[in-house]
Amino acid sequence: MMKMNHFVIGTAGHIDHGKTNLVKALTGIDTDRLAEEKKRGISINLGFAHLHLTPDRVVSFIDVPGHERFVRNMLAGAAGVDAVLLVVAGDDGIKPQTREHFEICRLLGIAQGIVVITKSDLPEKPNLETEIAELVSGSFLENCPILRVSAATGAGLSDLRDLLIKLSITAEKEESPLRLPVDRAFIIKGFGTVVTGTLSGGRLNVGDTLQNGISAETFRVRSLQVHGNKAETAIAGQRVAVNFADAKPEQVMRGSMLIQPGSLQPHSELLIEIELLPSARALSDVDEILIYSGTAEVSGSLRVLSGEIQPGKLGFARLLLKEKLVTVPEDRLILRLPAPVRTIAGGRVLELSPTKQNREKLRLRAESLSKMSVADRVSFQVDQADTGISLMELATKFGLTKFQMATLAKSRPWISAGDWILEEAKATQIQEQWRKRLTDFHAQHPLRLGMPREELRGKLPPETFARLLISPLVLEQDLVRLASHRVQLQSPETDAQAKMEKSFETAGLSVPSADEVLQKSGVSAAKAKELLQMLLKSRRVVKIGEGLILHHSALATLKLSMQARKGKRFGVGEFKEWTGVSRKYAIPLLEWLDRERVTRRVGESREVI
Ligand SMILES: Nc1nc2c(ncn2[C@@H]2O[C@H](COP(=O)(O)OP(=O)(O)O)[C@@H](O)[C@H]2O)c(=O)[nH]1
Ligand SMILES: [Mg+2]
Repeated sequence: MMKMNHFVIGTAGHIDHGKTNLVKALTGIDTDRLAEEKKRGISINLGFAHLHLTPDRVVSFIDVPGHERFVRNMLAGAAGVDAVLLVVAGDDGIKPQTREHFEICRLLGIAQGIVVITKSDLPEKPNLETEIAELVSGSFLENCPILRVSAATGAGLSDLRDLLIKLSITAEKEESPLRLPVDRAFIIKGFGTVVTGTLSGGRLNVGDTLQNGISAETFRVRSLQVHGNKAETAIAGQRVAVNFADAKPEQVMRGSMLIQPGSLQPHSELLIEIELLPSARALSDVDEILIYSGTAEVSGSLRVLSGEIQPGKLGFARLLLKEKLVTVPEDRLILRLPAPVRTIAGGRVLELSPTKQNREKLRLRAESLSKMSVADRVSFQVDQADTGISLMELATKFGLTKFQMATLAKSRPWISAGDWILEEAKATQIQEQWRKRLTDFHAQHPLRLGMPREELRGKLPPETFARLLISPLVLEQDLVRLASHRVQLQSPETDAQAKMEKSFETAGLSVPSADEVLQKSGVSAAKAKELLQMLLKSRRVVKIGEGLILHHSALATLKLSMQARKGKRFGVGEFKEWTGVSRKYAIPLLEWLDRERVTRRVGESREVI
C-alpha cells in the first residue's frame, strides 16, 4: 500500500490527566499556547502538534481540552481524527470526561486507538485495568493496546512511538468530495486570513477556489501548509493551513465547512439514526438540542420516529436545524442537551432533507435506509425516479464524487445520456408508452404526419429523449411518428382536399378567407384543418399573413410579373392597378414580395430588385 503521510491522532480524557504533557513529551511542542492556558495550567482550546515518527512519516496531534466546559472545543477537534489516545491518569482513574470523551469518539465512529495510562511514576489506583476494561468493553477500543507512560520520567514513550508507527500504517482513506471543516481562523500579519482543519476528502491545490458551504461565498487559496511546511497540494486526511487571498476571518470562522463550489448543499432537515448513550434518559421529542457535525455546532429540535428511544438503544429521528449544515449521508453527529450541557447520543445521517411524510412512513424509510450501503441508497433513488435523475444531483445528495458516481452508474443497469440517468426497465417502459401513444395518435389523426416532439418528450431532458428515440420511432423535423405510419387519404378526404386547393387556385390573388374555404370543404372542421395543414406542409398553398392563404401558382405568377418590372419604383396605388387587388391584399402581398427579395422598400415607395 502507498505510504500515507497524513495520520491524525487526537487526545481524549479528563482534565489534568496529562494529555498536554504527553503530547509535549512526544513532540516537543507545548500545545497550551494561550497565555490563559499557561497561567491556569489547563487547556481551553484545541492544541496542534506534529511528530516525525520516521524520516518519511509525520503524524499530526490534536490535543483537546479535558474540562467539561470545553467539550464543544473537544468536539471540533475530534472530527477527522484517525485514532485516539484515551488518556487515563494512573493515580486518578476513570473520571466523567474520560467517559464522555470516550463515548464521543465511539459515536463519531473513530475506528482505532490506544489507552494510555499516564503519570506511571506515581502510585497507581488499584484495579485500574479492570475499570478500563469495563469502560471499553464491546467498543472499538476493546482489544486495543494499554500502555503506561510518564511524561515526567520519559518511561514508556518509545513504546508508544512504536505503537503509533504501527497504527499509522493501517490508515486508508476512502475517496470522498473535498471538505474542510474549519477548526481555527485567524489573521497573520502580512499574510491575511488563515484557516486550519483536517481535510476530510479530496485534494486541495494552491490556486483552487473554496466555497463556504453555508454562505456560498468563495475564496481563492493563495498558499498552503501541511505540518508547518509550505505545500502545493494537500490530500484527504492531512492537517492543513490555508491562506486565502480574499477572505475575512469571520467569513470562514470555526464551524465553517469549506467545499468545492457547488459540490454539496446545506440542509436544515436530516433523517438520522440515533444511538442513545446508556447513561442518558429515555429520549422522546426535544425542542432544543445541540448538534455537532464536523467542527460546527448548531441548535435544533428533534422528532423521534420510533416511540421512545431507550438508553443504550438505537432509534430514528428527524432533526430540524435552526442553522443549516453541510453534511452528507453516513456522517456522524453528536447530540447534546443544553442546561446543563451533556452529551446524550450520537447520530448517523441517513438522508438529507427527507420528503415530508408522516412519522410512521418516515420511520419505515429510515429503517430501510439504515440497512443499506450508500451505493444501494443511490440505486433506490434511481429506481424511484420514473423519468430519471441527474448524476450531479445524486452525487451532491449522497456525498459522492463525480468519479464515484460514474463508476457506480457503469455497474448498474442504467441508461445514461449526458448528466441524466434512467433505469433500463424504466426506459423500456417509457418507450412502450410512447409507442402506444403514437399508435393512438395516428389512429385519431391519420392525416397528421406525427406528434409534436415536445408533446411526447414531456419532462425528459432533450438529451435523454433523443437517446430513447429508437426504432420503430422516427423523428422528422419536429414530429415523431411510428416508422410504419403513412398519411393516406380516403376518398371523401381526397375530394375535399382537392376542392379546397381548387378554391385557392381559381381565386388567384383575391382569395377568400381560409375559414371560408374550410367551411365549404364538405368535411368536418377538424378534418378540414388537417387537410389544409397537409396542403401547407407540401407547399401547395402558402400562408402569407394571418388568415391569408394563396395558391402557389398565383404567387409564382405574381413573382414573374413583378420581376419583369426590374428597377421600377412604385407605390401601393400602382401595385393595386397592376394586380387588381384591394388594399387589404396589397399590403400583405407586398410584404411577402419584400421577404422573398423581389422588391424592397425605399422610403414611402418600393423598388423591384
Ligand atoms: N507526576 C507526573 N505528573 C504529570 C505527568 N504528566 C502530567 N503531569 C501533571 O499533571 C498536570 C496536568 O497535566 P496536563 O498535561 O496539563 O493535563 P491535561 O489537562 O490532561 O492536558 C500538570 O500539573 C502536570 O505537571 C506525569 O507523567 N507525571
Ligand atoms: Mg491539556
